[in-house]
Amino acid sequence: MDSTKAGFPVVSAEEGNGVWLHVEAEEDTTIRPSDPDWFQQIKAENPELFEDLPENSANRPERSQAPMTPASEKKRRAVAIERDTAETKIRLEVNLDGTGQAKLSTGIGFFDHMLTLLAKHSLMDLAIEAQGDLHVDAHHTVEDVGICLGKALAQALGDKSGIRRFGSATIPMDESLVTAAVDLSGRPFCAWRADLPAEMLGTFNAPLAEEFWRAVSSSGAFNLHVLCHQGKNSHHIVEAVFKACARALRQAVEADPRMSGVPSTKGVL
Ligand SMILES: [Mn+2]
Repeated sequence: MDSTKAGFPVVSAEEGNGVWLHVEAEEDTTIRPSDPDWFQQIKAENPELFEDLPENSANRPERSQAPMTPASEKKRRAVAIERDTAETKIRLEVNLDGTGQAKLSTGIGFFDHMLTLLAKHSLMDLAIEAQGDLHVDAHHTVEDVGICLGKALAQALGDKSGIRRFGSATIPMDESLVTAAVDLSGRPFCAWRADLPAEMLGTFNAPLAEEFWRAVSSSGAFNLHVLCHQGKNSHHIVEAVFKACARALRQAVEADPRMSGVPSTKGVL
């Protein structure tokens, strides 16, 4: 699901190493146009928004979509998102067809550790700059990065044609064992069965792992089940959760060469 296609009007366009579109949503949202057809349609419908932009930048949205990997694929699945609120300022880029590179600065050491694992094991490229109200605690920053990641995933997936849609992984981390299962269904649902004691892992309170994944699946509009079969050490459990979610997502977003069109009998996801 693309938030802009879901009916939020585009209110302005600006140049910033490529085109950014500002959309009127429930929050202040600025996006990179990821779908060239949709971008052309927006330009045709709102020519006045693009009058002041350099001709070449407005015509080449793809230039801005791939800051981390070369533009070699036909249909790029890479998106950048910016989100500003009174609590956090976040800039996030994701490339679904990356190599697992991560460029992170969230100000929360353990969270950066988890996001690095997420990139590595999902093979997505992830660049995140977050400035949050860490003087309060890490909660807003973790949750808002989750919201941005979910939005970016949904937008990068586009209409989801030709992908596997489902993914699952059971991952051990020493004494801990965690299963994550994903359905990129277009419906947000997070079923969480992993009890985490309120223990500080650096400045990251362990139960924030649930807040993060709830935010990702909810704003990414996908179905996520997380189940911890056994585990004692919070660091290990959370790490197994991130690795399992990474592996499950990797599978779900991957191309299925035998699937033509959208993998749903409804025809739409
Ligand atoms: Mn670790």
